Amino acid sequence: MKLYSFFRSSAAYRVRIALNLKEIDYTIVPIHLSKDGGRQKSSEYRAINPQMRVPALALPTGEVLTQSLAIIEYLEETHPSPPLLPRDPIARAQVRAVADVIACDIHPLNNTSPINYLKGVLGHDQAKADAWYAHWIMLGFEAIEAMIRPGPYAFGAQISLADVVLAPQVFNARRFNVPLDRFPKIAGVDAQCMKLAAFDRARPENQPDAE
Ligand SMILES: N[C@@H](CCC(=O)N[C@@H](CS)C(=O)NCC(=O)O)C(=O)O
Repeated sequence: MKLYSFFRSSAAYRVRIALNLKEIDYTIVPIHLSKDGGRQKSSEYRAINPQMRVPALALPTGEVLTQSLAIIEYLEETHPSPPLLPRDPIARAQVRAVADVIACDIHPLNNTSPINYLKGVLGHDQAKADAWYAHWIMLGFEAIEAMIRPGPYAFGAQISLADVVLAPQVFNARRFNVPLDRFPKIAGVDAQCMKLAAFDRARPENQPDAE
């Protein structure tokens, strides 16, 4: 498999963790999100992912999958071990809910294009963009802090999709100096995840395109 990725992309980071946990071989194809005006906008990459975002996963069959959660669900269905979703339907919904708080409610507001729009088209300075960024992380993390039940991972002793999505968002929060002291459960889960080789290998600084 080929993973179109950018070292700092938290959506690509999610897929890297899932691939590593499931011990699937893959090659990273780096797509730089700012060089040359953003190489995700090149015609070559647009032919791979019409949405012009990373990640995209090219399968040996030639099919290309996009959207990190859709990719991870595909991996879960084709490589069920180790499972990233609990068997119990209620527990599954709770795990997916944490993933959705991040993937649907935090990350889209803090992604490259919306932040560039805030600064470029709407004319806000970096301080306002940083405040916007921190605001949506804090609101989302307040909810997640109440939703998770660490033991030591977000939902007990088994790694789940919630951890796979949470750890990259914690990386983003730290990168933008968002204080995490109000979120001891989140910080604890992240610390536990980072002890695992699958998470460590997926870290931005351990990527071939790291800067
Ligand atoms: N919902 C998408 C988000 C993908 C996404 O927004 N990726 C970012 C990097 S984290 C990106 O490629 N941004 C480029 C841009 O906005 O131009 C997913 O989960 O895959």
